[in-house]
Amino acid sequence: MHDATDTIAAIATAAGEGAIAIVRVSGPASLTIADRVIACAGPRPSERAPGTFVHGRLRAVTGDCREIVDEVILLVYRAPHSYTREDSVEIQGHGGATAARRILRALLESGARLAEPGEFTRRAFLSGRIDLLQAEAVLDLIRAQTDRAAAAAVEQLDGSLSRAFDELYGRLVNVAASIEATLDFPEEEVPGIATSETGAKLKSIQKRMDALLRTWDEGVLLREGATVVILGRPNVGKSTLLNAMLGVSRAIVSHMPGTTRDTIEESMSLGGVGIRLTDTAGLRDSDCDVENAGIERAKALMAKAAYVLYVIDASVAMTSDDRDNLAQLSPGRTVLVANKCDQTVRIDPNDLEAWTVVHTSLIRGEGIDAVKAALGTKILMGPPTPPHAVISERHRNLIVSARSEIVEAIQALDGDGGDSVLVASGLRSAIASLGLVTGREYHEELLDAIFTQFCIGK
Ligand SMILES: Nc1nc2c(ncn2[C@@H]2O[C@H](COP(=O)(O)OP(=O)(O)OP(=O)(O)O)[C@@H](O)[C@H]2O)c(=O)[nH]1
Ligand SMILES: [Mg+2]
Repeated sequence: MHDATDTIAAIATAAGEGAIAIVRVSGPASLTIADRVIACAGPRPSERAPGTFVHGRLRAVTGDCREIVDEVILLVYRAPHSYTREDSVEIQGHGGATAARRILRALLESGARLAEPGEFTRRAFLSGRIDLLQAEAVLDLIRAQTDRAAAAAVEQLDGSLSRAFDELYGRLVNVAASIEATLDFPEEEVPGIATSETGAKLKSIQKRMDALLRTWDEGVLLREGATVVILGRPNVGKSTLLNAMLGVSRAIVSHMPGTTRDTIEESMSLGGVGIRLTDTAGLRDSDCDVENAGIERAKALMAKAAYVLYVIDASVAMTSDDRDNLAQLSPGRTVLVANKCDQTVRIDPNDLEAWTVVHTSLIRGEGIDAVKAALGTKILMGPPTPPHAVISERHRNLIVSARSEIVEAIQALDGDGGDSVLVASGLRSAIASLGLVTGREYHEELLDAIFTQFCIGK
């Protein structure tokens, strides 16, 4: 299916109306196929120097019939100086769904095969131009919703995470090699592998792994965004808060308690992190089935939301309902929004202790920046950091399994010197796990799992 001797083609730009669409071709026959379909002044595409462009007409060739499909610019790449390291061409035609599709059809009729999703990047990996971490960074960059997520992906594409893993891999291989060496002389009086030096090296490797594992939370945040739910009793100003956060009038606001029934979810960016912000029905006992259904949804979100903006009406004393609700929330992940401060504040300050509180008058537009700042601090857990690559779920699972092998090895070494055969085999599987992160080791299923997430043409 992934025969690398094939020449593959696909539309690389998104469907829909646009100025230009790009169709890319990669593989040994790229230039021969280009010769077949392009009519141009001067030398044929295969006779052009790499890095040059050809202006011409692209024709569909069926039998003796030649139909002009589009006026195009064709870029010539020659192995190994291309995305895939293969001979390749990129054809820029007119945008819109149809023109590009017709170009693609002409290429397929002239000997190319339709690329699988991610097959260009898969070839870039298989040819050794990029490792698996960089291939994944391509997908992260395409999917990035915020500047910060994009910056992290670019760092990873640039190889910063690859260097970290390569270094770890090299250190582990060294330790393993020194242990394996003792296995070759079982009869000899070796002083045992329980040298404190080996243990110390493994402990330092473990520390480095822990540091990488700590980037996972941030990775989830950047890739998936944070879920933030607005909760509180009816009429306190939850929908007003949603609108103020978004800067548009998204939810209906009224003086009638019980205005919001269903949950309303919107996306926004806060300090470069994607946020999914959800407004909910006010929490109270109601006789209305529709409102109760909304309240149930709000309670379900209360149980699983990563972050909560809990709104109270500061012009009245805090109710027992508020206290019950707050008892279910964690102060580390909640911002208490004391709203309606334009009115006489009657809330007891003792009730606000232990919480991060922001006083607002949302109706006057006051305090919204403070709410964003308080929420941003909770989510990002500190001041902004320079762009850096962060690990994903796949990397995390592999580090976790490598780490547990290393911890066992350290324990064995700390004890009676350990069974060197067991220690060596544990380290070997730790090395294998780390190898799967960068793709030093891989299997087809792993590549399928990664590259099928890509779009066709990437
Ligand atoms: N005085 C005052 N009124 C406010 C403030 N913020 C919102 N309100 C008013 O409070 C009323 C309720 O606002 P909403 O945003 O609809 O409240 P809610 O919490 O979404 O209400 P439900 O959807 O019914 O649960 C509206 O009349 C708002 O104009 C404020 O800061 N001060
Ligand atoms: Mg509302």
